[in-house]
Amino acid sequence: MFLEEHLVAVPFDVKTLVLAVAGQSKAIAGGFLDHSRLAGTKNIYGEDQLELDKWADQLLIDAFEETGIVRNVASEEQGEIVEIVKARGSWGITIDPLDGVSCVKTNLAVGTIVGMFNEGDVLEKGSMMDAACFVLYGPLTTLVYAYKGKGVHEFALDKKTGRFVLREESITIPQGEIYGSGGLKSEWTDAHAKFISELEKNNYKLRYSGSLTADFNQVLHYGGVFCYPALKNKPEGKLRLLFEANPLSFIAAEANGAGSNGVQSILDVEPKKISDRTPLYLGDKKTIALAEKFLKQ
Ligand code: AFP
Repeated sequence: MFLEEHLVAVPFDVKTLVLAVAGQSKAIAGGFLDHSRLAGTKNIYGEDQLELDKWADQLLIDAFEETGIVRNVASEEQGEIVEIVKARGSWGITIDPLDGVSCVKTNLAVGTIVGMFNEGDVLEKGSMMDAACFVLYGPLTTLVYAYKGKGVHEFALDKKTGRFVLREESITIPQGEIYGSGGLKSEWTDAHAKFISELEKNNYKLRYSGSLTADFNQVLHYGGVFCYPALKNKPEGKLRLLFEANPLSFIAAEANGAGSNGVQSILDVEPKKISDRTPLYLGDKKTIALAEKFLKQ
């Protein structure tokens, strides 16, 4: 089954938005060779931008504008929310156009992450999100989408035809024994270090690539946990609430898993500004409950 056929089960707007991402993801997947130089600019977090980051960002913003139903877009690469004045719809979109850019140099999988809110306010809690999707540019280009209450589904791009074909329908995160944790070990809090020791005692195996989309996709299929914790020198952690934590926690929750900041569901966190960061634990329900048990102490 093709992506556009599968999307008949969701509202037409959601179909339009997911297809906009799918369309641009083909261009992004084909642009790695040409656009991998440094752009010579920094994003709002002071990180070097690749040409690819900025190019992918513009492709996606233009595509959302083109749909006519998007009122505003918050992007990890833009300092401010982009307002689309002539929009006839009310959608608010968050985008991380290219997550894991430092992995482009080493040719590891990287991704695009998108969150979708129907009432047009990207500064809402994640629990107000209506749909989310991510694209993973690996050996295959895959697209995973979730619409509230309608499951999580994965498609793979068939490069011969340029169409996304169903790879796995109604994904549920199994209970698994894989873990990955970001952050310098010497900066981990005692609670986080104890949680990781507990996982190791229970034969969880370390697997961490440094690219959130790839690491999350592994957890989505195999269970376990991906974490980027609060650090002693950075209590808010590294990852971005709006662009990374919220959409992936929405997808995890729709796949019967969970996303937490260690003490509460990510989806219940009220954002204060678009650049908010958060500690993040994403994975199967049992492992996330264990994380919270250690982190709440
Ligand atoms: P880059 O986009 O700078 O490569 O950062 C990627 C990322 O935001 C996320 O995709 C990873 O999970 C995390 O940072 C990796 O951070 P560390 O390099 O500190 O492990």
